[in-house]
Amino acid sequence: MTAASGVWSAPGRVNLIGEHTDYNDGFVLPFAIPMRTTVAARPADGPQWTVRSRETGETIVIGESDLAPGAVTGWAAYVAGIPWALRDAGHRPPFLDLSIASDVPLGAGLSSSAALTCAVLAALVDLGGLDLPRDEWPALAQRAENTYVGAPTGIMDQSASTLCRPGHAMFLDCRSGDREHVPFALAEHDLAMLVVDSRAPHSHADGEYAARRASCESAAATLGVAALRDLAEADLPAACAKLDEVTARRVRHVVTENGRVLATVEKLRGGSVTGIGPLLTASHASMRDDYEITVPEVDTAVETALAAGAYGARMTGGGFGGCVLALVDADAVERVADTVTAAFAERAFNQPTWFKAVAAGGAARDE
Ligand code: GAF
Repeated sequence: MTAASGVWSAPGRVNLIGEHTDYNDGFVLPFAIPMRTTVAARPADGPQWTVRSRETGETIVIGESDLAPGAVTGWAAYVAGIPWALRDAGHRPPFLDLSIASDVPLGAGLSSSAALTCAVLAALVDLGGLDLPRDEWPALAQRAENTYVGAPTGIMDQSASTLCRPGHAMFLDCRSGDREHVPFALAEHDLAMLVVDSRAPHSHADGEYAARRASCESAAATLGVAALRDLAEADLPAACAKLDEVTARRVRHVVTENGRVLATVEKLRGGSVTGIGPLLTASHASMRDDYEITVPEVDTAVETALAAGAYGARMTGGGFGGCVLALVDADAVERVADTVTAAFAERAFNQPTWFKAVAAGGAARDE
């Protein structure tokens, strides 16, 4: 590939709180991380998109006949889904040669998929001079994932990857699209966000995610609401009485998690950062006991981080493995990480990796 016409990138994200609430029209509070997927792009010679991946070493050619859901599979589907969704929305995306590299860990619950779709989208919109306001990027990237790839995600990850701002978490109402960039500069408070990648093998994660989503939709239908977002905590006893025991717990997670997002935003607005700790930990308990999406590795990471002095800790992302975040004193990051690593060794789990997460910015043109 000769010199690129430009380089675009989009980040992964850590979700501070608000898990499995997005597809229930609820609230989320993610922040973008500095790890990004980068796309170097230049106009193609013919009517196709030639995509080279640094990570897999593969080159895939996507032709116009591939712009049909399911025509391309694997990682390249996340690329092909973007020109498909753009055309479907009436745009004329340019044919490009794309060279892709990423330092967002795969399968770690840090939204590597949205980083890929959103970086490709940024390149196509910019180089094609397409009239697509940034506010509309999340829904278009979500449609690529939902309909082209067939992954039934909500809108959180694509929103975080395109709209987050450095030094802020993004409080997003997934029904209205309203958002507030909430200051989240932990270093100013002598705090840090430790993120531990449990490296637990993800088994059946896709099927379990789809099952949770289906269960929420069927509960909403039974209860006569448009989405579980429409239930308040006070409604829970009457609502749960109409549901089987497992579905009642799924509903309780979603409803209480929405409340915890609102409470977390209130604490942050009031400058009480350590005050969010118990909310993070309660979110984890709800994911473990009610939504049943945690695994022993992430439960161990949370328990160990709390015992080592974290103010709060929880799994982040879709679940069944992936990462745990722990809010800790700035000078305690390594000590807490080492304690978690030792606990994993004792239990013969995979050795975890970790990093300190700071809130970064969304998709951008880099060069
Ligand atoms: C995954 C999905 F892609 C998001 O839409 C969200 O549902 C999340 O899991 C759980 O909160 O990242």
